[in-house]
Amino acid sequence: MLIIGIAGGTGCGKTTVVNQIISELPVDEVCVISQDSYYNDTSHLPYEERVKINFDHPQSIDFELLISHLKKLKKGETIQQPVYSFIDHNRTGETLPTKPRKVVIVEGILILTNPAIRKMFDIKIYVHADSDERLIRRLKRDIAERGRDINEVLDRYQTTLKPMHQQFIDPTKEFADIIIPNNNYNTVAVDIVRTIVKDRLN
Ligand code: UZR
Ligand code: MG
Repeated sequence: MLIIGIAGGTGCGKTTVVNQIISELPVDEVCVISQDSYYNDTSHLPYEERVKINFDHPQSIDFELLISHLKKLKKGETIQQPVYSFIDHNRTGETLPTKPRKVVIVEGILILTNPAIRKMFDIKIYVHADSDERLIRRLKRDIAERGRDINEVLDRYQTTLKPMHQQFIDPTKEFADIIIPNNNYNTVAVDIVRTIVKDRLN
């Protein structure tokens, strides 16, 4: 089993890179695990408290569960991935059965901040895009897909996303084996990663 970790700030294009990497792999050989599924269970908190959580801080992630799931996959066991709701800011209570595959991709802004999970990755990738580029993408996405307005997104960016990025996310570039420059669609870098994956699979 090959476990690949893909990190990078919000709006850097992680999802796009993941989709490009897996696009030519047979569906039964790969699975993707998103850090979003592993936000802490906040069922004990009322909604008003949950919205105030700093979702860009490493402490908001249930790394213990994520690591135990990766270990299970490695042993060939199927895991129950929690399903997360961005509307309720909590786990829905449903789970997604996820089978072990030859290639397991774990993606998320904070996944390289945790030393124990870093050790489990065979390949560590950091996707880089300039902060103005990321802000533009985040702004468009939150307005189009998450029903936020422009001021809300900009305030959150200034007060939380930017400082958390500088303190926790950007420094994890240091742990990456590969840094993908992603201000524009980077097909060459993705081809290189694909080649490495194919090579390791044979
Ligand atoms: P990506 N996030 C939410 O907006 N709501 C939640 O309930 C949980 C997470 C956001 C989080 C982070 N920040 O910046 C982003 N906020 O998801 C990470 N606010 O996802 O890498 O796809 O941008
Ligand atoms: Mg994403």
